[in-house]
Amino acid sequence: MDQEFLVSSLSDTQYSAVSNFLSLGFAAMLATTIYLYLSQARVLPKYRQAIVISGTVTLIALYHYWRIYDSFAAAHAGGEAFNEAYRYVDWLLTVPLLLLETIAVLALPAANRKSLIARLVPASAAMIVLGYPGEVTAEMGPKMMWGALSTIPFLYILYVLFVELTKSLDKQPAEVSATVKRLRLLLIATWGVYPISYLMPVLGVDGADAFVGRQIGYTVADVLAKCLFGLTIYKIARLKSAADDASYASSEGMH
Ligand code: RET
Repeated sequence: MDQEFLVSSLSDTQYSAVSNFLSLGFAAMLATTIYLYLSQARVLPKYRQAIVISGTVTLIALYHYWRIYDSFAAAHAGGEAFNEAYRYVDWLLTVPLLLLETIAVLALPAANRKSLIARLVPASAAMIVLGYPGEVTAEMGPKMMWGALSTIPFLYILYVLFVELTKSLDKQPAEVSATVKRLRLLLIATWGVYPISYLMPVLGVDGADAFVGRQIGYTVADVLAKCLFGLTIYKIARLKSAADDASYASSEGMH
C-alpha cells in the first residue's frame, strides 16, 4: 500500500503501463514454470532438484502475479488499497529458493553445501523482512532506516556468493565455470534493481510516477531474476550433465 496517492488517480496511460507489465510477468512465470517442470527430466538425476526448485520459484511467482494483478485492478476500479505485501511474501519464499537452486546446481560436497545454506537462507529472509516496513511507509526517515538495515544482509549475501562461488569455480569444467560467472553477473545486475526501485521515492520521483516506476522495475527484475535465472540454471545443469557423462552428451548431441 502506498499512502501518498490512490491507484485510482493514475492516468489511463499509467494504468495500462502497470497493468501490461503485470500481465507480462504473469505470462513469463507461467511459460517458464511449464518449461522447467517438463525439462527437468532431460538432465542427470543429481541436477534435477535444481530445475524443480527453479520451476517452483516461478510457480509461486505466477500465483502472486495473479493476486497482484487483481489487487491492482480492484484498487483502480474501486479505490481500495493496493496490496504491496504480495510482493514481499513472494520474495520471502522465492529469494531463499533462488539461492537453494544456485547451490543445488553446483553439486558441491555436502559440508560445503550445508554451510552455504545455513548462511544464505537466514540472511535472505532478514533482507526481505527488514525491507517491508520501509516499503509501506511514505516517510523518508523510516524508509532510509529500514532500507539501510535490509542492505546489511544484502551485502552479506553478495559477499558469500562471491567468495564461495569463486572457490567452487576452480573445480568446474571451463564451459561450466564461464556460465556460472555469467549467472553471478545476472544475479548481481538483477538483484540490484530492487533497492533502486525501492529508492525511487527517495530519489525525488514521487507519487504516481514513483509508483509506476517501482511496479515496472520490480516486474522486469522479477522476470530476469526468476525466469532468465532459472533458464540459466537449466543450461548449467545440461553442461554439467554432459561433462559428467559422455553418453548423455552424445544422446543430447552436445559433443
Ligand atoms: C529491499 C529493501 C531496500 C534494501 C534492499 C532490498 C533488496 C531486495 C532484493 C530483493 C530481491 C528479490 C528477488 C526476487 C526474485 O525472485 C528489500 C528492496 C537491499 C535484493 C531476487
